[in-house]
Amino acid sequence: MKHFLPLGLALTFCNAGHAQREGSNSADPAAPAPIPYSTMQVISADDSPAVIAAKAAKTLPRPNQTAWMRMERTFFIHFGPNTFRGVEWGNGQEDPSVFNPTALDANQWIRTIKEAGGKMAILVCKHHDGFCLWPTRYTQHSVAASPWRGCKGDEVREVADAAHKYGVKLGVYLSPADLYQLRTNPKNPAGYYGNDSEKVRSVIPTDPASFKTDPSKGRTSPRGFRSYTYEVDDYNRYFLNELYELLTEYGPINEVWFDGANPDPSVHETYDYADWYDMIRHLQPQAVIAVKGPDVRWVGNESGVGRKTEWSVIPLTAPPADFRWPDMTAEDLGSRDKLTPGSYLWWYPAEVNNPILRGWFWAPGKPVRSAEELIDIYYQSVGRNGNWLLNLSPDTRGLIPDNQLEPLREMAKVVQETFATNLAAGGKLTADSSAPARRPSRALDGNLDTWWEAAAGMTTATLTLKLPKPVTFDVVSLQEAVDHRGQRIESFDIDAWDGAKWNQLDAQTTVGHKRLLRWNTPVTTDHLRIRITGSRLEPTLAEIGLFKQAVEVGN
Ligand code: FUL
Repeated sequence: MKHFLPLGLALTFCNAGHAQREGSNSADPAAPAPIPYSTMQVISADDSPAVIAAKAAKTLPRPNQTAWMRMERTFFIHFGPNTFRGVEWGNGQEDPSVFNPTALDANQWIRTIKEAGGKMAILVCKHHDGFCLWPTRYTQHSVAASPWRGCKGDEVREVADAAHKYGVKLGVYLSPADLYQLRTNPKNPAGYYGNDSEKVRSVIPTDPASFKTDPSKGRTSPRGFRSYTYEVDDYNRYFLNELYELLTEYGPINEVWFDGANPDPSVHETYDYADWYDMIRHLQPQAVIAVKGPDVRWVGNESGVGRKTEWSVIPLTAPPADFRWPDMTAEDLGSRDKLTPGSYLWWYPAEVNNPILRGWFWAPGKPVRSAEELIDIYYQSVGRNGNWLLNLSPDTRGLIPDNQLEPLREMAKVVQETFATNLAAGGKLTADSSAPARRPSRALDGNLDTWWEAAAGMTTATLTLKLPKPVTFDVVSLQEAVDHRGQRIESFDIDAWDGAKWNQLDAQTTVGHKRLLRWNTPVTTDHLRIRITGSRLEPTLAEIGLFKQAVEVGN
């Protein structure tokens, strides 16, 4: 089982069917073959700079990533034994009785997320301490041993039910590091983590009674799901069974988050990532696998700041099926200089995860980010070609406290009001060149699946927006047709006409799924110009917007 490609990856190496091919040059037998669109491209030693740029431009997102990028604003919930102990990392020796919220209300959590514009909630189901927030069949160290709800609680169920009720998607965080299962944990001498057990044929889901004695014995799968067989050791079998429960018993899952941190690296365990990914692809093919996985990249910091130059096409040093997804923190990950021979080009968009508190878990007195900071983070994440994953921290009652709710509501209100009216609507957009059937008006139709594209062979362009009357704005939004044409724009300027001359408002680099530019001083004009000064291939724009920032109540 171990040596075949995860289903989703194997499928996605093909040329992408939904992209339109470039014009055929079959009339000229000496001309190089056109580069097809694909979800993976390999740079060869003899590729010219132009071919390398074209390959990067023609590397497309996979369908699960398209759905994910369009969510833009998502939320994390960190809540567990750490909340009750006032720590960020537990030690795996906690008594389950420590987890005992007095008023847990998952509806409050999800309603808060919904009202804050969140499209998905990613729940920490097991943090590094190993305590499971659902009554798993595979360890006693779970909510089933906690006095909460008389040992009958299931936090994952309550959150999943609330998410379905409010139409918010669900993601799961399952920590690969597990201090409770650590073989050196005095509280659990039979721990599986790093116990040097043999890899044996294991049916997932495994019959819990035969977990150690005969793992080839499965238990009945829930309706609509089947079982899978892998050669794995005790800990990987344990982990796969937990994952299986989460992916088969709580409805659709849209993101699986694998953290790379390990509070106790003194005990070694090898994670069979290929098997984990394979099972996720089969059970929940629409889910993206984040961080220690192939679909979503950690932006590289936890302070809510995406790069000003943020490429979603990343050159990998090995084929995706063999790549280990290390943390990528360098300033430049994907510019032309990085696209070297032997690289595997792969759509790997950034996720900007950051906590609303100074830390992931609630503890008394932790400072909270202000609405102003949250608004800045919105522009630095969603506005820089990334998704924002903002963490909320319920307190020991099991409720998100007011001091988190207030700045969150304020941020959501300001963002909602700012983007409620596109001041570019009603304007006329022209371009100095356009591909057939890719008229500029397509960048003003509110549809990300239609776009303007420069004429064949052009890598620069000037678009001019004429408005029926002057508008006052301080935010410009640009979106490329990344899902159909990849990420192409390398540099652009924005100019406003003052009645006598063009004045440059800004000059930036990448656009991607979304780029927001904002200024402290609003601009009033009836003529705006977007000059695309560099692009890997014919530039595209799927949407353009002009907005006026709403004012915070506190200002
Ligand atoms: C980190 C973890 O160690 C933190 O506790 C938190 O879960 C964060 C999202 O990822 O690596």
